[in-house]
Amino acid sequence: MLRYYTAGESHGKALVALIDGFPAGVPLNVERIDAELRRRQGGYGRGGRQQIEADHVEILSGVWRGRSLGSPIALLTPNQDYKIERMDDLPCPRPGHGDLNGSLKYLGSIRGVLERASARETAARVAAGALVRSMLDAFGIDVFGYVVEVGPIAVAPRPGPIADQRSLRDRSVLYTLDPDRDAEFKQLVDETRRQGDTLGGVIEVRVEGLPFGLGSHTQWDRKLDGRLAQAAMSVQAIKGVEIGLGFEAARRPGSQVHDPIGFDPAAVDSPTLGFVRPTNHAGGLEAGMTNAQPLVLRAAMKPIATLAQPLDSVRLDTKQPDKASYERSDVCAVAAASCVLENVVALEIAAAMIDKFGGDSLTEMRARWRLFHDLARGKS
Ligand code: EPS
Repeated sequence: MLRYYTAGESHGKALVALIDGFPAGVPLNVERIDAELRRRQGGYGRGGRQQIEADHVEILSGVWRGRSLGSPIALLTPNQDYKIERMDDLPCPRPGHGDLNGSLKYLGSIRGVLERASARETAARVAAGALVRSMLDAFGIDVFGYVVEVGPIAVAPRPGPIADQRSLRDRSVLYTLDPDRDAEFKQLVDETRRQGDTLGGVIEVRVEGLPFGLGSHTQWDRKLDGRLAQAAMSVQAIKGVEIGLGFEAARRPGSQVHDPIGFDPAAVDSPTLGFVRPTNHAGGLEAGMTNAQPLVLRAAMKPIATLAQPLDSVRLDTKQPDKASYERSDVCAVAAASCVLENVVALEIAAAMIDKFGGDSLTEMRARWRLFHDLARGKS
């Protein structure tokens, strides 16, 4: 069973990720993890913090001579902006952040909540996700996240191979699939910044190369759609998640929702086993299990809660009305969130792969992968 946890405050010494249950024999390299950390720091509309940090991971355990050992892996990402001991508390809780409910819940300070509620924590999750993707590579599974909406502007997702789309995304300042529209997005972010406001957006994550049968229909907590929704909703500022047609499926009759099933003998050796679906409204999941079609998940991110033109709030000491406290923040972090979503989805897919194909070693997993496909094709 793959499990992971993170620790660390936004302005504490470091962020830590602990990954347990990862198979032995997976080739790993720090550069790949660092590249994802760099991508998480990017995107137009970020705040001053990203000029201070140059996130870099150190692997503390669980790896020997470039390969995983099967033992717990600890990843350390130091904070350059380590200053928590010198920082003051905030007097007025920010609407939309955890300041009010968190400080009351823990009978403590706003600082004590915001330091851990901050999206800085996602650096540790991205490091963990980037690590497990080396295992997914060995099975030809590719996870790809990009921005489809920022505030009122939308970029239609386009069909096509992930490799081509990745190069488009990596050219776009907001990680959309249409870098030619960057100027439009930059103008929107700049105007929002001038107004002291913030912007949210919608992110899409697609996973290709999946086999049949990750997740299970047999118990609520083994359903992969449920696990993905929990992983995505737990990312800071995410307020909605849908899979495939999502909410649109509720508005259509069944005949325009469900994906017919066909068979193409030429595709029998692929992970689809030859079963073809002319549409993918299910987004790759039926009854909580993968159906060998691309998995498509969308997440809605609310605008960042820290506003340069703050909303009304109340001082926690006097209970008198005041404006919410302001601390340096981002105007738009949807691009960064697309990187985070991509990596938390990768973690859930890796966990489901380990559940299905065993987690001691990559060699055993690959043998079981081949055996499963032979059995499902009726060859063994
Ligand atoms: C973030 C780091 C934080 C914030 C932001 C995301 O750094 P600082 O507070 O030092 O500016 O910029 O966090 C929030 C949006 C938040 O609400 O706390 C990061 O590395 O992603």
